[in-house]
Amino acid sequence: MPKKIALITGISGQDGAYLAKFLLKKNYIVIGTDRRSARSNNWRLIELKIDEKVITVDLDVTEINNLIRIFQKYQIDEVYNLAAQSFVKSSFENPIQTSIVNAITPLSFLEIIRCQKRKIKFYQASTSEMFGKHMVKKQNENTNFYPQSPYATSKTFAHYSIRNYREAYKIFAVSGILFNHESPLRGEEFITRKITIGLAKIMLGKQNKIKLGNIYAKRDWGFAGDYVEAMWKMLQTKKPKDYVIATGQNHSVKEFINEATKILKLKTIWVGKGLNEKLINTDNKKIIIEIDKKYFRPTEVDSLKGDYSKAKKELNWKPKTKFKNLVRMMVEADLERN
Ligand code: NAP
Ligand code: F7E
Repeated sequence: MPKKIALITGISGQDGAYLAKFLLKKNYIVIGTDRRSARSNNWRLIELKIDEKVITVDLDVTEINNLIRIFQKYQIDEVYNLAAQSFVKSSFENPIQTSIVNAITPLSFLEIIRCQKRKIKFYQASTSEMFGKHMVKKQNENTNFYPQSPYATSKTFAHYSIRNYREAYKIFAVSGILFNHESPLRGEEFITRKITIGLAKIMLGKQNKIKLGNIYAKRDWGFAGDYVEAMWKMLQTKKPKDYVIATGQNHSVKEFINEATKILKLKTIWVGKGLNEKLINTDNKKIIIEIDKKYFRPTEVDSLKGDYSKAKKELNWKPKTKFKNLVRMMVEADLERN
């Protein structure tokens, strides 16, 4: 049997790196798109020791001609479209660029795949952010979308495009509606990593404090390494369908901080309210965390909690990593790195 060929867009990102490692283990040839110009090296692929095992193609995914050329050059079996402007806060400042990458690029892929003779399977990275201001305790595949940011609206456009092309042209295209997933490879701008890297640096005397926004937001946080397996499973089914991938538990940002300080054995106390709320180190009376208006969003998603029962039943997938282990993994990795 010839090896299957997978194309991963956004291979330099958190999920791209874990998915590449997973697919290499499954004996795939892995091709990844990477716009090298933005960075000096591919630190995540290096950290996972797979930088020399994947083929990288240097391109911006918004250049449709470059995408067409990849399909001319390689006999691709599966596309995992992970490239995105993925930071919700930035999407308020750059809504148009966010939409070009997150909404138009998936549509370009669908158009290219529609014109290929070869059957190509397509995975789209949808997101729990599409549920936004929902009205239910747990969100599943049937929950209405109510996006709260340009990031979420762009992803919702892509999500509906996938469904439309699946129904109109019988393309094997699926959307994984993934809830927040984190890891030691998470970008430093996201809250979990901002906390773990910040606390590690404070412990080592390299940073004074961390400034945060809404610490009462709740998220369903899983481990990225578990979630990439679900992406692959979605492309191995008989019928293309969309799936929610989550842990079914959620925690506030404040709870994440409390768990991280516990692991670090930092003695702390919360004082004050609202913008004056602070976390104090009770040993040296120094402020570890304070609130800064700058990190609040024009519209917030207050709480997300996913119901992954369809994935459990049909994909035989469930999360393996518990919240406490996830926080520990991230804290320990950041202590070691710094
Ligand atoms: P990430 O770490 O931010 O990675 C995003 C990737 O997209 C990076 O490799 C980035 O390249 C690339 N990219 C952005 N714009 C590009 C462009 N114009 N051309 C080429 N590449 C471009 O995100 P992630 O956490 O791995 O998430 C992967 C996907 O899942 C994203 O689509 C995200 O929206 C979605 N998602 C993530 C989560 C989560 O909790 N992590 C949950 C649901 C859905 P650079 O390194 O050059 O910037
Ligand atoms: O924020 C609050 C913030 O930026 C989580 C992306 O992967 O998951 C991610 O989107 C929460 C929000 O992730 C700060 O307001 C408070 O309520 O880590 P985040 P996100 O916005 O949930 C979804 C599923 C995706 O699809 C996205 O691509 O934390 N928060 N203070 C803060 N967040 C940040 N980043 N920084 C703060 O200082």
